[in-house]
Amino acid sequence: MNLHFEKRLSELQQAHFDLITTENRKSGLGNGIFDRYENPVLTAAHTPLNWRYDLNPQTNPYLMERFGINATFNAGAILFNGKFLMVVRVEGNDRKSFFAVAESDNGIDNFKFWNYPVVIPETNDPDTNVYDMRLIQHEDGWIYGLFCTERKDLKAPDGDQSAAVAQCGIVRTKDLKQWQRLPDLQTSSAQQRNVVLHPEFIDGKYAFYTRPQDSFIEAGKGGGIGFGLCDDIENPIVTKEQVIDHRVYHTVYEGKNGLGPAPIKTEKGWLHLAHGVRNTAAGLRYVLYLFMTDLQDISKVIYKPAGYFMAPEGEERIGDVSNVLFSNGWIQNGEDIFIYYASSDTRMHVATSTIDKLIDYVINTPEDGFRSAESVNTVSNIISKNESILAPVSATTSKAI
Ligand code: M1P
Repeated sequence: MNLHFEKRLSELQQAHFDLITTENRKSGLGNGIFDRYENPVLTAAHTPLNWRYDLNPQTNPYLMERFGINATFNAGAILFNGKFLMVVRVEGNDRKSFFAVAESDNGIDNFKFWNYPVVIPETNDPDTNVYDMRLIQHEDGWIYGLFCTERKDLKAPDGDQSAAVAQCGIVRTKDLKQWQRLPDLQTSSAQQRNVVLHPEFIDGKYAFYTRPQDSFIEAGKGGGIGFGLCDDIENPIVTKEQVIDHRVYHTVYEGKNGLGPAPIKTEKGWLHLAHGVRNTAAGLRYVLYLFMTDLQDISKVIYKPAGYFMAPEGEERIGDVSNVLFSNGWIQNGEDIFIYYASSDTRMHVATSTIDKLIDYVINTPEDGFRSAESVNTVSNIISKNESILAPVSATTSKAI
C-alpha cells in the first residue's frame, strides 16, 4: 500500500469537506441596502477532487493534480426545484473556461458542484472560450443561457495572438442537464458581450439587452447597454439596437458598462443590476450599479442612483484581474434577493437584500449631478433635513464633534 498516497488523499478529502461545509454568516453592520457574507460561496478549491486528481494510486502515485482549476467566477443563477443553482464560469489552469452547476439549499453556503461540467453543443464555428452565462427563465417555457463565445480574430495582423472576437452564444434547456444550442446572436456590432434576454415577450417578440463595442476590450465609439427586438429565437437577429444606458464622462461607467443578470420585475419597474468600468492608473476598475426601467416602456430608464451600488472591498480587491466586481446572476426568493457576484475574476460571493430595500435604494438615492458642486448640494440637503430631526447625541459623540 502507498502510505503517502493514502495519507495525502485523506487530508485532501478532509480539507475539501471542511471548506464546502463551512457555514457562512453576515459580515459587519453593512450599509442598510444589502449584507455581505464572511466567506466566498465558491472558490477554485470548492471544485470536486475527482475533477482535479487522478485518484488511482497506480497511475498517480504522488497524488498530484492532473487538471488544475484557476478560478470559479461570473456565475449565472436560478432558483430551480427549490434549490439555489449557479452556472459557474470555471477556468482551468489552461485559461479555458467552461460551465458547471453548483447547488445549495439556502443560497449562502454549502454549494456543491454537480458531478460533471455542462456540455455545451457547438455551432459549425467552434468556440475557443465560453464564459459568463446569464440564465433566463423565459415566459416561452425554456430556460435560456446566454453566454460569451470567443474566437480568434482572423482579421488581426499576423503575429497578434491575442485579438479576439466576442459574440453572444445561446443555449436553452428545461432541466439544466441537456442543453440545446441555437445560432449565435447576430447584430451589427463587431463585438458583443454581456448580452441578456428579457424574461417576457415585448410586442410578441424576444427582447435582448446588448453591449455593442468596437473592439474586444475598448468600447470605442460604441458601448452602453443596448436594447433590441428579435422575431425568432431560433434565428436570432437584432437589426436595430438602441442604447438605453449610455456611458457618461466622469461616472463609474465612463469606460464601459454592461448588463448583469436578467432584470427583476417589481411593482415600480424592472430592476437592473449592471457593471460599470473606468480606467485608473492601476488599471480598469469594475463596480456594480443598479437602475430601474419602466414597466410599460422597458427601454426607458426611470430611476438611476448616482455612483456604485457595490465596489470591491478587502480581499475582493485582489485576484487574477484585481479591482473587479462582476455579477451576472441573482435570485429572487419571495421578498429576498440573493446577489451572486465575483471578485477580481477569481471567486464567487453572495450578498443579500430584499425587493423593498432595492426599490427604496433606486428610487430614493440621489441621482448623479455630474459635477462636484451638485454633490455638495446633495449632501448639504441631507445635512440640513437631518438638523431638525437628529436625536440628541450621546456625551462621547458630542465630544468627538
Ligand atoms: O475582467 C473583468 C471582466 O471583463 C469583461 O467584462 P466587459 O466585457 O464588461 O469588459 C469580461 O471578460 C468579464 O468576464 C470579466 O469579468
